[in-house]
Amino acid sequence: MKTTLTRRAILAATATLTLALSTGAALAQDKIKLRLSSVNTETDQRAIALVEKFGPAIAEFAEFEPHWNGTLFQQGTELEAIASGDLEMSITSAQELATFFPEWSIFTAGYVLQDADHQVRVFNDPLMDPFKQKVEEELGVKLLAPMYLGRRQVNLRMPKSERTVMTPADLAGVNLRMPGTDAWQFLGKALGANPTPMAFTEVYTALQTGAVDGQDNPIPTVVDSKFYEVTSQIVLTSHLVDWNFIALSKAAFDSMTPEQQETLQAAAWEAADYGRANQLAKEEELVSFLKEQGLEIYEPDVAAFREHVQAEYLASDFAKDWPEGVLEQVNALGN
Ligand code: KDO
Repeated sequence: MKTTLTRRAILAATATLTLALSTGAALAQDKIKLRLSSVNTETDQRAIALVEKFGPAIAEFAEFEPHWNGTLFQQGTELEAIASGDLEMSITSAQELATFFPEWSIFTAGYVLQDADHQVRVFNDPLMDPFKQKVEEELGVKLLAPMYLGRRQVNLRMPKSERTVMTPADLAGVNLRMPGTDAWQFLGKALGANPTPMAFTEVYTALQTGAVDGQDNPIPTVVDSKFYEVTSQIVLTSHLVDWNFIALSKAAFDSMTPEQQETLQAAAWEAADYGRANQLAKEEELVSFLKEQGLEIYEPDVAAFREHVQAEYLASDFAKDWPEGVLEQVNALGN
């Protein structure tokens, strides 16, 4: 569902007005409050990085107030909440941005971004300027820094003996939970599965009851959200090097002094870099933990998955929204 431009403009204008009023009051007291809403757990490396690095670094002039596990806003509603002035921050994704701006779907395609460093090089490349500018101007959201969520793997309830997955054909008929946006549903289909849209906070129960056959997330998430308690295998497809962004209300950013903006921007990068390093370490060290919990973890025919997924995207309507030459520029920034 694409949000119309007029609605976006109204949302952004409302945010500016709301924040001007609240900031006026806030300045009268002292600190601007930065509420962040996200559906991940507080043990997630992105949460730890923001609490340990971002919050303290801006504490002189801003109060960082994180809300985890979707307790403030449901998954996928955060950007609109920021645009309407009801929230200041979120950890957003290309998939969420693509619901407002279709060109972002290029970064939701499987097997495009290659690894964490590739994500950083792309985020810092001038090719991203038009993408970021449109989000700022039309949604009133500023993307501060890239967060590394990790390599998404296929995580199934049924044991490997019942369903061994080597190629996309082996996922035929598997009811795979994917997040709710069109881009995520397409990725589930491109993997060969039958995607079911579902909010992140409902996934554990759906796996436990058998409402779905599996889900896809990076290995650290399988541990943080305890999906390993209700699944039996992880197929190392690495089908998406998942890219998140620390998102901030542009109105909140604009209400700060240049020095405060500089401090906040540096704090966002410090948190993003810290979280990325820790998440990369977790992706390695948690494999043995999951095997100790009894999960079977194995490599499929990744080349077969990559070829099938890329062919699906290139033949899809999504590819029509990709600005000319951007995919080549992104690939050129790879290894
Ligand atoms: C998910 O819902 O599977 C997902 O991994 C999608 C991501 O874009 C991101 O929203 C993530 O959930 C949350 O941050 C929870 O880890």
